[in-house]
Amino acid sequence: MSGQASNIVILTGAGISAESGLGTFRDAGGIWSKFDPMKLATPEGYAADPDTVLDFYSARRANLLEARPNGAHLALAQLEQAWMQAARGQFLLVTQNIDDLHEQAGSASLLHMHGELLKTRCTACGHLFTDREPLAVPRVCPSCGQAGTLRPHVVWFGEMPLGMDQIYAALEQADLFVAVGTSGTVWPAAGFVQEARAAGAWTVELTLEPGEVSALFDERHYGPATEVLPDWVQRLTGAGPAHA
Ligand code: BV8
Repeated sequence: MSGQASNIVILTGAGISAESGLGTFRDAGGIWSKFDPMKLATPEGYAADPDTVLDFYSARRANLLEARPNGAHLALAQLEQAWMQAARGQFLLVTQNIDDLHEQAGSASLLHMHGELLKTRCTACGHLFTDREPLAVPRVCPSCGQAGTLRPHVVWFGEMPLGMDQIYAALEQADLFVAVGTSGTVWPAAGFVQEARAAGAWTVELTLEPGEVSALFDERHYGPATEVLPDWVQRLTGAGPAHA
């Protein structure tokens, strides 16, 4: 089925960046096993203790500056180029990740639904800018000059994810939906497979182990993303059926 697909939507999660050295959230030893997401990834947590929240994101920002894309990120960038060159149809890569490894790998049709770690936003004037520096409460906004108003441009729990209209519009047109390296725990992203199925799309899960919505996928391949994703892309774009 997916061999004839024309409109493709891909959703990635923390698992695609695991082999680049960036932590996942819910695997053994994951980020949320060391840090409390309710204290560090909510507007309430930021309001209650901005220093601790900004230190948490500053540490992840510094870690990200050392990270490089892996073979899975590159495979998705190559798939996008092949799709565009063949004019096969629409291509949208939606990521839950706040790293910039998809950009580094060359992906262009990319939507960060949970924001971007290398961007900072001013809560006073809304100024949004690329920022590789540590975040700290005394830093002043380069636009309005106020201090204590800068936060990471990431979507916290309880906040509206970004680009939802564009995502749902793409899912309605999708013939193929592929989820890579996500546990299917966080909503509304976890519900995208249901939207794709309702649109009649073939759905594929590529991850290390079954997630919370795995039963909803037509096709599943388990293993490290740097192995299962290039293999699946080759079968989709090269010789041979895209699914066994
Ligand atoms: C919202 C940014 C209102 C910050 C993050 C029902 C409907 C709507 C909302 C909810 C709902 N039920 C509950 C909610 C509330 C909440 C939610 O989902 N809670 C969960 C925990 C129950 N959702 C929200 O608050 C969202 N906002 O709902 O607004 C609304 C309602 C409807 C419609 C619109 C709006 C906002 C959620 C965003 C929170 N921000 N991150 C930061 O990063 O610090 S969440 C965080 O989790 C990351 O973004 C992460 O990407 C994301 C999802 O996790 P995964 O990417 O899946 O990572 P995880 O560790 O869980 O899994 C890793 C996977 O990789 C595993 O499967 C593993 O097997 C695999 N893996 C590991 N190694 C490899 C690998 N795979 C391949 N290769 C490997 N080597």
